[in-house]
Amino acid sequence: MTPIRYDWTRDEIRRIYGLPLPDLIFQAQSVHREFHRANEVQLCRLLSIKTGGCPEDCAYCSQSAHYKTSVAREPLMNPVDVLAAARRAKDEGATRFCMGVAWRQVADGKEFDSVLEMVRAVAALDMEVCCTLGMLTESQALRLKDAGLTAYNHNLDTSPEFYGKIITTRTYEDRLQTIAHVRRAGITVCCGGIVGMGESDEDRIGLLHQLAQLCPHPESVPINALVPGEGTPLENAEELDSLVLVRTIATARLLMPGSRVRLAAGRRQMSRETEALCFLAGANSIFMGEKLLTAPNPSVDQDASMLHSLGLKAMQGV
Ligand code: SAM
Ligand code: DTB
Ligand code: SF4
Repeated sequence: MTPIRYDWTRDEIRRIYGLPLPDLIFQAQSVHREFHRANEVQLCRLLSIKTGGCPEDCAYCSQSAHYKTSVAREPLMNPVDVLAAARRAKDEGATRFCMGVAWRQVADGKEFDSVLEMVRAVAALDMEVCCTLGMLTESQALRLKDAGLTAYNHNLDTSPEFYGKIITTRTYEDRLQTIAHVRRAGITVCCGGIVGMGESDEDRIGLLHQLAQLCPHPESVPINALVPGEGTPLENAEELDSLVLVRTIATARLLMPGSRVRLAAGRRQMSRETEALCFLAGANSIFMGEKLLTAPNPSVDQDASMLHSLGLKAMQGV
């Protein structure tokens, strides 16, 4: 049985990340089979319940108020509409529903109460329910837990060294603190990052090192491929080498054997063969449906046909 470790060194991670690809994929796939059902993929559905106008300056994000993008600012959605979207997602086979808001941090008051109501309603559908609301205090995390929240998404995005090139309105330390609040409230942690922002191999290794030091490991590790948004500072970022994504996923799988590794944003531009390599490397979840938060994603039918062609099945139940 492969032990779960929290003391990986950067050198070890660098060595894994740089293995010949056949060795890397073989090792990742072996560990994957020890901890997971290799032919199953969890389908998750995202919904942006409060879009645009965000005070943070994340260089990859079309919801930041700092950049002139095509994403308009919208008010918080109504709980009835959110519940209807979650029901639809469940009917389409999703077992996890994730609500995103473009806030820097949660403020107590009417809007947070409304989010708590949405969490209660989605939890009653027997789906995993996840939120990503920005920074959070421990007492807010406890209220979310009480409402039935299963998971909280808060990404570290990249290495501590590269972070300041991407975001200046908050620090790495702020992120780690919210993650600790979530953990202390007994909510599972969803934490990952983005590749394709112009970071180096060393930055991807640094991100994976940070994630693998969290104890326990994040139960969910989304690996996003940048979706370059028009008007954002990264709109002309150099196109990602898909094997970099595959290496990042395989390394995440080897460092965090028990976690769900999610092939998150950016699949619309990917070939079926790249996706297949990501699944071989240990990814076992995707976001389904024509839209992520604001960016387009393959349709339900396209994904059904992609999964069918690979002989993969949607994970059932929660
Ligand atoms: N405002 C909250 C926050 O940042 O924590 C939640 C929403 S935010 C959109 C959730 C995550 O989506 C980000 O941390 C980032 O990793 C990812 N993301 C955002 N825009 C992206 C893009 N254009 N391409 C790929 N990933 C993106
Ligand atoms: C995550 O790591 N990726 C999802 C989810 N967590 C919230 C969000 C992807 C957003 C992609 C860009 C967009 O739709 O605006
Ligand atoms: Fe705001 Fe989140 Fe977008 Fe950053 S990623 S600008 S915090 S919505």
